[in-house]
Amino acid sequence: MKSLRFDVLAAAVAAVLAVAAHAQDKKPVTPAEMNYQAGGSPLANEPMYQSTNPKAPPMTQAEFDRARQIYFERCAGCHGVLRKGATGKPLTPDLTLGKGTDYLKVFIAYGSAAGMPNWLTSGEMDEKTVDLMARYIQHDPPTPPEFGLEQMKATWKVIVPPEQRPKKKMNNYNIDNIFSTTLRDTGEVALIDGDTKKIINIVKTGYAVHISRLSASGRYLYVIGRDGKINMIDLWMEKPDNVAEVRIGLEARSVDTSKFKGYEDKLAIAGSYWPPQFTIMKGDTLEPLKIVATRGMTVDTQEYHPEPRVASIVASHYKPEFVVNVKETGKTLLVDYSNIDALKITEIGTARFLHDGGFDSTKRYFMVAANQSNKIAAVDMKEGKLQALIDVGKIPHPGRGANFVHPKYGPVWSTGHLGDETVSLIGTDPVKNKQYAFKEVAKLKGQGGGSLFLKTHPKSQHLYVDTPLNPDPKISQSVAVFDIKNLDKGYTVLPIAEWAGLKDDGAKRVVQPEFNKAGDEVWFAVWSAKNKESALVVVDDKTLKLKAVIKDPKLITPTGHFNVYNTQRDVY
Ligand code: DHE
Repeated sequence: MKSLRFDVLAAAVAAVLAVAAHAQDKKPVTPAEMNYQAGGSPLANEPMYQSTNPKAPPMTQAEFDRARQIYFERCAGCHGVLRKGATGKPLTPDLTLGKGTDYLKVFIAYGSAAGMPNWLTSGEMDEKTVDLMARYIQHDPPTPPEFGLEQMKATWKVIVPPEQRPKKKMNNYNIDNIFSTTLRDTGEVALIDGDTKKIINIVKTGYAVHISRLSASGRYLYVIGRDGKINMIDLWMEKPDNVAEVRIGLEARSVDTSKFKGYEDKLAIAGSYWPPQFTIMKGDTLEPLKIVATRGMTVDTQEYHPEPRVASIVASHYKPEFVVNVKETGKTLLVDYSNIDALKITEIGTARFLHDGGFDSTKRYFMVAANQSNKIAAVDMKEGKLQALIDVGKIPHPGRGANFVHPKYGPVWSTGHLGDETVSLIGTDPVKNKQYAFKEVAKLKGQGGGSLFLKTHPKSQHLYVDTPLNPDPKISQSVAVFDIKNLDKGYTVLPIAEWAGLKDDGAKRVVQPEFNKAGDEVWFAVWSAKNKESALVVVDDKTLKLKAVIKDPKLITPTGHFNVYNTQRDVY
């Protein structure tokens, strides 16, 4: 009887949703997009207190634990750890209890026009799991533990103390041209010699390792895992390897180091998703020094948010400042690190929900994507203020963006989009090209939505745009290349995955263009599933022809790759 009622209600609501989706012309979330936003959270394994809300439908301890696990694996990325909402709607009991189990089941099963995935009809969940989740979200959200100095210190290891490290470079590698490649699913990075294309070392890092950044001198490489573990690799060692590690939280995405003159290699910083905070550390040992919470009020409605996650972090070249972007509150913090005992923070209201970004070519302006607001915020590093909020396409996702000189508009910074096929060009020169500065001056039409990263180089005439999350394999397995001098001509498609010549079928997503130091070749990861062959493909930038394919059984799930020289100096 219950199941029948659910079916009838489901059909009715699904019909309404379908009409609404059509009316709003919103595409359903693709599985790739869903997996991107809702990538598993390491919090799934943390012990948490189970609340028993008497008004919520009953659950056994075993059911609650199973639902909590699923929630952190599939839902927390969009709805938040405490279910206060982020890119997904809030799911706190004050809202869910009134809706009731049957209503919630329909949304979980069939999704919504606003982007909620259709978990049942996509085959990701069965009816029992849908029912379990509908009951779970009516209970109070369990809170993961905090992570303060004591917990950090307990994880802190100096593997090779600074005094025992080499006094000079002990290897013959051209360090400037080393690439650090994320091996996502094995929790490792591959250090690859950009000159010989040979693997130098595979270094164990945190869980679902995410990004690499360089110290100002280029000697130390910092890698952060999604579990908040930072590894510090010394590139001067005969075989570059870990010299220190620490966990700065239970879940994290970003790390960087002090770059201002006089502070080179002195400090490191990392932001965490949980607990919502950032941590400043000693640059040569990763000793945690100062933890700052990001909990606070949102930029627009000025409501308290209990879990504003730290998204991208960069180090200013203008002042001794870190730029910390807080996702849910929509605030960009300029953290003056010249005296961390009397920390000065300039809080700039930008827009929700901040994600990734990079500098313009002069490094005076930091351009950050507020991806659910469809805006780019330009922050002036010199004046410490918001320069402009610029409307762009749907869900901008620049990585660090790409800078080049447009034949008509002068210097521009560009971003691709997850939600549409456009590439937005934004003028960044308020002196000689004032009329174009901080405006979207042009939109290029790329291959399709699902773009994550784009890249060029001061020596290149090409702009490369990836589309790894596009549902069409032809598009996700290739890149579009624009000729910067002839942008009206459209783009050329490079079949990168095909060039890789991989033996297995599967996703083979082509992700993140990255130049070598000389700016004459560009590297791409061909990202296959964990049990399938992956590769790195190197393209000659002048001829747009295949230059090399790097394959090795140890190159498992390569995604991001970071050239030492370009990352150290913010060349993109
Ligand atoms: Fe990333 C950068 C967060 C999924 C590859 N990613 C970033 C940054 C943030 C972020 C906040 C900016 C860091 C900085 O500059 O300090 N990423 C998230 C997520 O929250 C998200 C959506 C879901 C998740 O569960 O983590 C997510 N990211 C992914 C992926 O699935 C990607 C494609 C593959 C992977 O390795 O996990 C991925 N993210 C990257 C890369 C960068 C990045 C390669 C750095 C780009 C650059 O050019 O600097």
